[in-house]
Amino acid sequence: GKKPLRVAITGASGQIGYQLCFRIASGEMLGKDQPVILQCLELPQALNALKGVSMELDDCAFPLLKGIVQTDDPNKAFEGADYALLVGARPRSKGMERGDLLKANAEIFSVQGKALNNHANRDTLRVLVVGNPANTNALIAARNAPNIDPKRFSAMTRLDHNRGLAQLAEKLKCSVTDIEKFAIWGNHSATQYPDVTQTVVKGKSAKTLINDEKWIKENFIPTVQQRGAAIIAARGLSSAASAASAAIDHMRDWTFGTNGQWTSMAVYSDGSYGADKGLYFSFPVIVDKNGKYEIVQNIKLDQFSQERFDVTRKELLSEKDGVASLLPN
Ligand code: NAX
Repeated sequence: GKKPLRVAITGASGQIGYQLCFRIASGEMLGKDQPVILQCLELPQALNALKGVSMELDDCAFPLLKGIVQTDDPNKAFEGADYALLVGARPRSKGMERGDLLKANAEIFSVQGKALNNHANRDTLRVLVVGNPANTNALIAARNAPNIDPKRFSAMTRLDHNRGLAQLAEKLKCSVTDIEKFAIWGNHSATQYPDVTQTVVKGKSAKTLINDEKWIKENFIPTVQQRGAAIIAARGLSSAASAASAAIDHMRDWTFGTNGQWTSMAVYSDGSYGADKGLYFSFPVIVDKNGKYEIVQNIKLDQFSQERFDVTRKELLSEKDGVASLLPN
């Protein structure tokens, strides 16, 4: 059989981690023929909860699960890692300023970036940052891993992408699989730009089919941008199963390809579309069957799209400024 792949998960006993571990161990991310070793990182105070997660994983008797590492040491968690899902992050507490939140997370992600640099499998590694502020945390981790190609780091906007697909499918009474060329641009935050200007449904322009600019601008875009808050209002807890599902989609597609279809990933910007080089910026991407992604080129941004693009780009630049003192060189 195949050699097991090592999958590191941080915040493994949290809401999202509790979903992820089981889905990865059952083969939903890397395939039903791919053995895995889960390497779980938690804070010291959550190691007991992690023990419980590990016991439950045992109790599933997953044929593909070849080992579980439980640790509070990033160096151990990332040892030989082929995949790293960085989910654990410092949540905003009452009265905490945005700048303090950025800095607390910058601290966590610089430590983890260094640990990845020194211990992960640099030739195969794929990193997905889920913990917020995800794009800027990805920037910090990557900049602290000078020996790893920055293209091996990414941040998650797939949940936003999937939320957009669901809203469009509902509006157009079609299946999510009928929708092509939809994308999220920019930051995983309320400034993200869910873009339907290129979107095609069964060969027809989605904009033409919707035929309602007002719905796109005043309903669709804000619904996708504010969906996280709407879930909290309804559930009393933030999105967890849907976030884990999006993380699985992101890593699976980054591994096996998107069959020529667009998806959204926040990746290392090469300057495409004027997104400042080095930012982790969500673009429409296509992944080939060897797991190599390309940012989709030559999309014409109309004036409205360009305005939205600039808003989210400026937010990412200001987040970067907020942690500048913590970025090496
Ligand atoms: P939880 O608070 O349930 O779980 C987080 C877990 O991470 C906890 O068990 C905690 O002990 C652990 N942790 C914290 N700091 C750590 C560190 N330095 N090393 C290892 N473990 C650490 O949060 P959950 O609901 O699972 O959300 C996790 C993160 O995902 C949050 O930052 C959240 O904002 C972010 N999200 C990002 C999304 C995205 O689309 N990019 C969507 C969902 C989610 O809101």
